[in-house]
Amino acid sequence: EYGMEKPQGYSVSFHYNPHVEYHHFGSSHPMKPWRLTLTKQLVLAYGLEYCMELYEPRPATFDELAIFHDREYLSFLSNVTPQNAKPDDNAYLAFGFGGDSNDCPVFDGLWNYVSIYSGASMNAAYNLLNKQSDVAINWSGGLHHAKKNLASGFCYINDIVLAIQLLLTQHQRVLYIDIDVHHGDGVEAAFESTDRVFTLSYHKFGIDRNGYPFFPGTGNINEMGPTDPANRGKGHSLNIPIDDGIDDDQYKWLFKTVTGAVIDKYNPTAIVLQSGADSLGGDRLGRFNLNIKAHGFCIETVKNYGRPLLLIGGGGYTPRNVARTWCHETAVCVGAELHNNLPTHIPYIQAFQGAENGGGILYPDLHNTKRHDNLNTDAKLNKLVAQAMENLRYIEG
Ligand code: TV1
Ligand code: CA
Ligand code: ZN
Repeated sequence: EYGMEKPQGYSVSFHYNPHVEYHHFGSSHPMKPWRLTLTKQLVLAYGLEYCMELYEPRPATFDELAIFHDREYLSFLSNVTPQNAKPDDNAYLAFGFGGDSNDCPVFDGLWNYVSIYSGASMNAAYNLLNKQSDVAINWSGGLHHAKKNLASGFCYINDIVLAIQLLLTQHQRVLYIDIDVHHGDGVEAAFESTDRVFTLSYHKFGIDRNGYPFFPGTGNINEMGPTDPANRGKGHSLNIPIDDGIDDDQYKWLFKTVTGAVIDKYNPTAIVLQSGADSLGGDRLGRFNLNIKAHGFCIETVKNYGRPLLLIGGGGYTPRNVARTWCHETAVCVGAELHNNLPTHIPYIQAFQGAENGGGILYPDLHNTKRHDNLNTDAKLNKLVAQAMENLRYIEG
């Protein structure tokens, strides 16, 4: 009926539960949920809330998380506290907590934190399924390393896997794209035995001077999922290993060429895009040299294919630039252009001011913060793309 139709053009929904902000991994830990406060402040300062539907999703329940995760793992996760944790306990280490790196610490409110970010990704997926929006955004999600019974790399619950499982109830083929600087290993592993999800990750790959591989150490170009031809998932993963210091033009070309080929060949009916902001120049953990608009180019490229799109966060360890990037990408989704001078009346404006914090503008040149020489030659990238195209021949049928 005419009156029931939604307005023309793209509709965007923003799924955010502010209680996620009040959790802390520990003072020296690089993952700072507080970056989401900064992101929200920028989004509101530019008035982007008037260009989309806002949702405040409830936390996911134990049973909802059990769609993917093992119940024994969830029982442990829901009961462990800093007070009752026994770091020498077998279960504690076996489930990925603590350890030498302390990547996944047990902190106050851990269960609340994981239920909140997961609830938001699931709520966003339902919104796409109900056709309430064309693009659904959850900047608090994107925790791509978590396995069904293992916490890994700052990730405890894999909200991406849960959201994709919901999309699979109506979509025959879902494409997962991951531009976080780390390999999206948890999502790839979860769907390795199905041809109904194709996973594509761009990431830093290689061994450092100190002899350690860049985390998590997987995702070389020849890793395409299972090798057994009887396995339906064979050939349904594509990994793009990249070296330190890649620049805007190289990354944009690589992303457009490879992603375009995957979408043309796989023809997904829904897309999930993990937009980890640790691929920016000047990130505390990352190695790439991207500017905000080059990162946003990836979101715009995917959005322009016009398929239902779930856009989620991920890594990002220089909070002021994470906020700038996700604010810019929210604007890209609603089709707004933002002025470069940041509104000055916003809370936490000091976080963006001063030469070392980006000089009070939205789009500082992050090449200025360059810490890694560009080891990617155009010849190497051409060879990488050729190999990627060769890998894709498997799904041409
Ligand atoms: C506590 C306190 C933990 C300070 C962890 C950096 C810390 C890191 C810390 C850190 C750190 C990693 C490894 C080594 C595996 C270990 C959200 C052999 C200054 C999606 C996860 C990276 C990235 C994990 C997550 C990595 C994401 N790097 N300070 N830990 N062991 N872990 O290398 O993809 O962005 O660094
Ligand atoms: Ca990645
Ligand atoms: Zn990352």
